[in-house]
Amino acid sequence: MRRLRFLTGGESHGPRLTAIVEGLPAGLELDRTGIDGWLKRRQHGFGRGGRQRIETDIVEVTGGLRNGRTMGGPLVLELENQDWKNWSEVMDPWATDQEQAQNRAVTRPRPGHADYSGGAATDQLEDMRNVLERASARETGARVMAGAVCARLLARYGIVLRSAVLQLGPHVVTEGPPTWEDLAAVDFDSPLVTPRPDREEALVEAVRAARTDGDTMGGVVGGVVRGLPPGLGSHTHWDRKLDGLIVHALVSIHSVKAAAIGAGIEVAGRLGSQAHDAIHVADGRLRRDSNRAGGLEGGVTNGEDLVARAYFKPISTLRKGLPSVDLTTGETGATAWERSDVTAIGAAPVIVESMLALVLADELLVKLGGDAIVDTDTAWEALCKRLEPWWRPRA
Ligand code: EPS
Repeated sequence: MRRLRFLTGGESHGPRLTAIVEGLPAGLELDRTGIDGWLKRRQHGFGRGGRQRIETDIVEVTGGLRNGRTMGGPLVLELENQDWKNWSEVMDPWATDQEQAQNRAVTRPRPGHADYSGGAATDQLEDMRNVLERASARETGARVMAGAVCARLLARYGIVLRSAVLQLGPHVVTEGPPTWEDLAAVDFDSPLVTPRPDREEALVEAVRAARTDGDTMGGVVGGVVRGLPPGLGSHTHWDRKLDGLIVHALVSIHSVKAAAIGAGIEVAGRLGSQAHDAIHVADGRLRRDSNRAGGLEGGVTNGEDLVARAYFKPISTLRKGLPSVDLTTGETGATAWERSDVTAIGAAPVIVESMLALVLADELLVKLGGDAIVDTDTAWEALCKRLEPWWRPRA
């Protein structure tokens, strides 16, 4: 990220999570209920574990905001972990008691989690608790607070996002890359947040069956962004190509092992004549009949809807355990389980939207600049004028 800087801090069972967003123009109006609405979406989804009954995520702003407008300094967003009161001794930042430190030690790494790899990285293999505390997907709460703020900036210029679960485990709800229209019917309160709430009963049953078996499930989430002007990103440098930045942001989400832009997966097996999006003119504007490119050509937005998919592996904490080794004794045995989500896929759409919003808000500000939002607005007007007649913002 070049114009916005974004950092999260905090542990899953520590006192709180923090997100710091730096680089927003001063004077941007924010809306607390909007951020809390995104946080609520992240706590949702059939198949979540006991933790979500403990937590009620609500944003607290401790810097960078006054009278509902950004002040120009770092925006500091915080979130309390209600579970902290159950962990305050184990997670005490200052206690030196050895016995207390050994309490809740994690000695058998879970296959698929960061336990072993992170422990090897930080020399914490005799107790991997510190690794899992930070690697926990609870961190996505901080991302969502920041993402909601970035979505607010994008919305100021008519750029809007939609997302949904397209697949749960092997159960496909929407084939291929989604369109904006596909995602219109998503009900954020439906159990699994798919574009077909009427078909979710079978999915709920699949989650119940996995729960009974002590197993877990992943899935596929799609996101679509409408209203982006052509020309965000860069065709000139590998590390500025927007497709790369988006895939990076999506794969950085916990459990995501692959990400695709548009019909990127499908077109690999097609002839060129079936892979691209013919250009024509209608009402004086450039139009396409298809959007296989997913709104990006050469690493730059082309004015069409930006379409991305993120592929989530099943959660790596299984009630029935997975084979592993106790690193303190060398004994083989199944991984431990206290509680876990069977699937967190219902929470994933808003996390995907957050990562898209973060990357796109950064790119938009790289393009427009502005220490004050009025200057960003002026640059936006100038950009829209320059892009005429081939592209115009949506009314
Ligand atoms: C997570 C393990 C579980 C999840 C957590 C992510 O937490 P716990 O061990 O406290 O039951 O509930 O996700 C959240 C707390 C959240 O708010 O999303 C993990 O290991 O990644």
